[in-house]
Parts: sequence; C-alpha cells; structure tokens
Amino acid sequence: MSHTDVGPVSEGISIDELRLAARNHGMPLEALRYDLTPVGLHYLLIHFDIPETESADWSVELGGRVGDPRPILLDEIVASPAVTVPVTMECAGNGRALLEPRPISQPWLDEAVGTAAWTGTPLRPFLERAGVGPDAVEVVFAGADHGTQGDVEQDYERSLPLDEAMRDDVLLAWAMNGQPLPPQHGFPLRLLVPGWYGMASVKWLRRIELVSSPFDGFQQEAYRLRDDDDDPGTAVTRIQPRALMVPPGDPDFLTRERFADAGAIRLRGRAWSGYGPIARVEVSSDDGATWSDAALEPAPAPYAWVGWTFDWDAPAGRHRLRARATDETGATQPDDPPWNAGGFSNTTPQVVDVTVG
Ligand SMILES: Nc1nc2c(c(=O)[nH]1)N[C@H]1C(S)=C(S)[C@@H](COP(=O)(O)O)O[C@H]1N2
Ligand SMILES: [Mo]
Repeated sequence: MSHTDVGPVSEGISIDELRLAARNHGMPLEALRYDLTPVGLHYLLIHFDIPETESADWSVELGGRVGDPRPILLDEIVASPAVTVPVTMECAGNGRALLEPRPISQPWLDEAVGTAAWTGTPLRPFLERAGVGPDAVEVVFAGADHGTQGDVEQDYERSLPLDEAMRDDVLLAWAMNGQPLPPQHGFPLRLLVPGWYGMASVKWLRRIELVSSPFDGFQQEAYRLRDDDDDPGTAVTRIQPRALMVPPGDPDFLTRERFADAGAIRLRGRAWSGYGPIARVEVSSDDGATWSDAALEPAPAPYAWVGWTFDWDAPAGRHRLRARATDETGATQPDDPPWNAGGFSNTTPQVVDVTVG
C-alpha cells in the first residue's frame, strides 16, 4: 500500500490529474469578495464518486464501543436544536501543485477554500445517548462513497479523537447557505469539524464507530506530513493560517496575469486559521522584499475567514503582489514551507502578477 506518489521535477500535469482537477473544482478567487461563498462557487473535493443518496429513511449506523447502538435517524437529527454558523473549509492539499517536486494528487494551486453558513446540530448529545464506552479513544466516521486508492478498496473513513468529536461546535450538518446540502457537498448529511482541514468533515455520513485504539484506515494514514512513504510522519489536523486576495484589475484569458490602471487600487481579500483569530495580514508589492499591514475587518465567527483591505498606490510597471496572514498563536505563512510527500499545508504566500499601465 502506498499513500504518496511524487512526480519528477520536470513532469507536467498528467491527464489523470487534469481529470481530478476538472471534477474537483476550486473557488474562483474573485469569489473571495463574498462573506459566504455561493454554493456553486465553493470548492469541491470528492475522492470517489458522488454516491446516490436519498433523505427518505436515511440513518447513521452506530457501532463499536457504545452502550446503545441504535441508529440515529435523519429525522431525529433534523428535529434537534439547530445552529447555523459560518465556517471556512479548506482542503489540506491546497497549494500542492506549487511544490517541487509535485506530489501527484488533486493539483490545487491556491483556490481550495470556501466559506458557508452550515446548519446542523451538535454531535455530542447523540454520542452521549449512545453511551460512550470507557475504553473509547476515537470516533470513526464513514461516508456512503466507496472506491479504491493506493490499491486499497475502502469507504471514505476518517476519525477524530474523542475530545474533538465532543466539541460543542462539531456538527451533524444538513444545510449549506440555507439550502439542503447539494449532492456534491454530502446530501443528506455530513460531519462539520470547524478549524480542521476539510478531510475531517465526512460527507454522506453513514456510520459512526467508537474505537478503543487509534484508527489507522487509509484516509487517516494518507493525511500525514511525511518525507516519503516509509516516514511515519505527523497527522494533518487544523488549518494553517493563510491570506488570499481578490486578484486586482482584469485578467489575461490564458495566464490570468492581471492588468490594472495606475493609481489608487484597494486590494481586498480574506484570511483564516484553524488555530485562532487572525492577528495580522500583510501585503507586499515587491515579491516579498517589503511588507505592509492590511486593515482587518471584524471577525465574523471563530472559524470563518476575516476580510481585509489594503490601499495600494500602484505605479506603472510590472509588480508581483503577495499576501500573508499571521494568527494569534504567532503562526504565519513561511516563504518556503517544508516539503512533504502528500503535498499538504503549502501556505507559501499567494503570488499575483500585475502589469500596471
Ligand atoms: N465521504 C467523503 N467525505 C469527504 C471527502 C470524500 O471524498 N468523501 N472529501 C474530504 C475532503 S479531502 C475535503 S477537502 C472536504 C471537501 O468538502 P466540500 O467538497 O464540501 O468542499 O470533504 C471531505 N469529506
Ligand atoms: Mo481535502
């Protein structure tokens, strides 16, 4: 079994990667202008096929170290006290295709992000009703989707440590921006784990199992920061800080290089972190040689991106803009994040080339 596959430095994107990229689209960066990403513009990551699901009679099986393995009916979930919270979700592989050598997988540049208002109900009361066994350490969540990855046939399955699963803000979610979840985002029910990279928020949620030793299923092992397949590495969990800007001016069709008029340009964007509030966003117009602080808007919610603006007096010429975020823990976006074979958490600051005329 292999969890990683790395191409030679010189190798371009393959047809297989292009097919993945066409199925799993990113959020067009101009959509950073919306507080809440319109559903069709939110990024997508689907490992296998979108399963054929129906809400009628949907239930979540319960198993493992529980006292009462009664399934949880979707009707019961939807009838429970509902909350709606804006949460920014980002794929752990965002930035992967910019690494050299390039890990072979979904080839994200920097667009694998979106923010939705998710409606759901906390998971915890259902775990309490099930009676968590004294030896339970993790909760495994399985989706209804099925396929093969790294030669391993599997349902999509991920676990959370028990204390994370018991957080008040971990939700069983059935709606996104006020609409029932669309098929591609997990209809009729998904898990939502605010602050963690997207892989933890299991879609098409079908089964919950409490286990007495750490889960080592394929997707659990796949999301680790490792040098190569033999390296045990460390688990990918929460979202590292990142800022992105709406690319200013107008784009070239093919290269998406920007063209703008000289003078005052208000740059704007969003920043987020799964470790705490954003403390600072900085912008550079000289490819990172010098940085200036952007103005932060009030944070809308603990795990939703925060808006920022920066007034740039753009002189004529070619400029390389960059933006970077720092969160309240002091973590920031390194110029050269450590390479890893899965291509995770590449938060090197965004590059936007602009010709000002
Ligand atoms: N069942 C299931 N859940 C899943 C996935 C999947 O392939 N199957 N992909 C995960 C990954 S890697 C990400 S980044 C998020 C993406 O969620 P979205 O497509 O709603 O944006 O879903 C996660 N949940
Ligand atoms: Mo992902």
